[in-house]
Amino acid sequence: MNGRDLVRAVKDIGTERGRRAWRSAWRHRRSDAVGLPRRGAERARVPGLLTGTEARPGGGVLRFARSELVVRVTVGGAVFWSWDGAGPTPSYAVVGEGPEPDPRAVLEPDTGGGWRVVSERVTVAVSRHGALEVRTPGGAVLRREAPPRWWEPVDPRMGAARWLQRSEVPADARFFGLGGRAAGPRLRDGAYRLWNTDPKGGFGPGVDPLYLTMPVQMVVADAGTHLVFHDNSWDGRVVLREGEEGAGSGADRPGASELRMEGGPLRCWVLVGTPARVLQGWAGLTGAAAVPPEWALGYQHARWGFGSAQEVRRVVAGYASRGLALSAVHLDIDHYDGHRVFTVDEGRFPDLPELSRELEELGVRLVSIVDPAVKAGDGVHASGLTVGAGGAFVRDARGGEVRGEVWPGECAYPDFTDPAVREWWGGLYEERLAQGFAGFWHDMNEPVSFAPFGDTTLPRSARHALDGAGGDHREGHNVYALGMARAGWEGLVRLRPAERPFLFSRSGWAGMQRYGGTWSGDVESSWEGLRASLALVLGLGLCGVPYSGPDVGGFGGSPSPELYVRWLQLGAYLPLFRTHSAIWAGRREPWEFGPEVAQQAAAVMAERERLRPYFVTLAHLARRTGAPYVRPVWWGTPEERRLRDCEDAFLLGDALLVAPVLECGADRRAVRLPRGRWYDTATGAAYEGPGQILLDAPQGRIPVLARAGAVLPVRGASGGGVRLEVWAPARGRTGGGVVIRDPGPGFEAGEVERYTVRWLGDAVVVEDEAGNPVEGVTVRGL
Ligand code: MIG
Repeated sequence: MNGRDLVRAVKDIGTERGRRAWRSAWRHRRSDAVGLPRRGAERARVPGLLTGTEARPGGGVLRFARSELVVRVTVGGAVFWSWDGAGPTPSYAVVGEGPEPDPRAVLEPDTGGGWRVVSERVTVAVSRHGALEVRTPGGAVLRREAPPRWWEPVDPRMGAARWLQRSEVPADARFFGLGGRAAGPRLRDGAYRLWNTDPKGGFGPGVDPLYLTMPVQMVVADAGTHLVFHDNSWDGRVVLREGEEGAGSGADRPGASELRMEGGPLRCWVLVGTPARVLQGWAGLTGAAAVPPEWALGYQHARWGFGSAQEVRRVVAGYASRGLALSAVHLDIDHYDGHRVFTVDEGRFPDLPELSRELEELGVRLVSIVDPAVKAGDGVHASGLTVGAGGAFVRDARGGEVRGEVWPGECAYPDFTDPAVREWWGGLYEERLAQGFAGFWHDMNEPVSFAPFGDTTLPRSARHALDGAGGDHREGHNVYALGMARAGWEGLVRLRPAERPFLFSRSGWAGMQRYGGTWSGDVESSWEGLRASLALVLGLGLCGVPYSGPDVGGFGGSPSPELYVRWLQLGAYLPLFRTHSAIWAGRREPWEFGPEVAQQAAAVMAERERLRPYFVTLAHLARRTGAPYVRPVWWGTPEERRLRDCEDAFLLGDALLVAPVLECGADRRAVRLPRGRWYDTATGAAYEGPGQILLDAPQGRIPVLARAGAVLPVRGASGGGVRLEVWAPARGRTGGGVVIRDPGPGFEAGEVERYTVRWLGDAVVVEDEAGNPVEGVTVRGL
């Protein structure tokens, strides 16, 4: 327990909630004492020597003295390998049965008594001892896996084998991913736990783990980029150590990754290629990203503690009277009756359907928080008890309902790993739709149970259906929120089939993007928090979750006007653009920070509105290609991979390079440019990359650069329609871009419009696919 938790625990002792939390923590400890298998004596095991091989489609099986290894290259180039006979399914991440084996990939002898599987994009070589190498077609080694090591209980009834996998990567490699990490986007030397966790009371860069972890690493080196996914939801720990080029005697020291899992299969997917290709493969494996409704790409305002419908009206009127575009208002747990999910406090919010109609006329949607924990004994609980044979809620090893302590008091937890429970839960959103809510914000789904000591989640011995496999919370924990998201998404699609749901969730796991996005959670109101919030969005995008954003201004404090405006300027270029704050924190409406900030805020909010069609395009591209809206600056060419240490700027799609101000007092900043010509969108000045430039960044704006030749769909000045804004290519060069317009609220894919840009004499012309000139284009950078 750290100091802050201790203070909190002591403060809570005197309250009824505090007493219940103590009791609940004791109960959890006791149920683990009786319900978890004791590990007892363990035996270590390694694969031993290779004894034989057998070719199979896409690769083969390699038999070792004490284990066997399956290697399979699949159509599209993803490599699957596993030990001890684990298959790619069942899996919470992989869609369907996973991709088919690639019939052209064959198992053949390698030098030194080993074997290899050669395919178009990757070669996998296995040594006699069970070490495995992932090589590029040119022979460069991207990853070397040492033979794994298991620790198995001598008595097999004592449960799962723990295992360890050590890997090496090139000396110049950088690690990214592992879900949402405050310390990212580049994951430096250290230990990163795989256990979704509510850090309680706000976090900065030093806090780990956070709400959404996943065993996904993106590794970037000069030799190539790869993504590795250990498909295993158990508690685990990754220790990373970056390599050193020319260390000591001039020899390279490789980078290292060590993964220890507390149980579960040792199976792995590897994707090799450019970042774009790798993420496209990842989306193919784990599912296309949900496209948020168009309105969810506009600015949104949330607050814990609006207090009443009148206060909501007042805030909305505040935006409207200042001409500030507001797309949605989010209601937090204080609009519930007694903090109970799927209820409304009729006293303070007497007519939500009417409020939502009123807001809709102003173009403002209502979004509802949804917490998973259900108050024991209330109506939702009673309804859950009728689900299936044993009710909808997680039980302990002896069959009793597991109870925890959350905002409403003593709660039960739906088991979202049970299909019948997901179906029941999904149906409950009908009540929300009837209240007029258009979108959903899943919270507390790590899941959280308040506790003054021990883990603030369910006991590890708690039982889960695990979609028929059966197991306990050690395996179910990390996929709890993923199941909740699936339940919500599928329920909403059933209830309102003509509209794609808007859903984002604090916790999640690999594959989360199928159902929606996520947000930072309780990022602290500090400059470090601002930096962490960019790290999270970038890191999550590289794990295939493209839609996310921070609490602008930070969750728990009162940002200075300068920090607030810098946060707003960053948030305006991130997919989820939302101000939010705690019930005890300062306000987040832009006019609360004085007239100067109000004006600066108005400018950046107007720019977000103008760019909304571009965000729509990026949302559809994310679904089609797996590319996140927000990309690291090293996204593009192999040469740009040298920028992999650059963490303070990002690309928004192909067209824009955004350089937020992350430091207090700064009024200019250095910007590292990828190759090509870039225009400062504020001044129109052109710069040639690669190189570093220094740009002005007065409090009113941050540097945003446009790539020469880019085509940006923007909103017309009058508010309606989509116009094209084009940035002149360098002389003698061409440009182009893709536009996908909002196809409406349903599931239509939208049409891809392709444009080319070229010089014709002294003019820049834009043509559509048929070669017809496009009228009404704004050309900039001339
Ligand atoms: O224990 O619903 O991260 O956004 O305002 C706190 C109240 C619970 C945590 C979320 C935050 C939300 C708050 N919730």
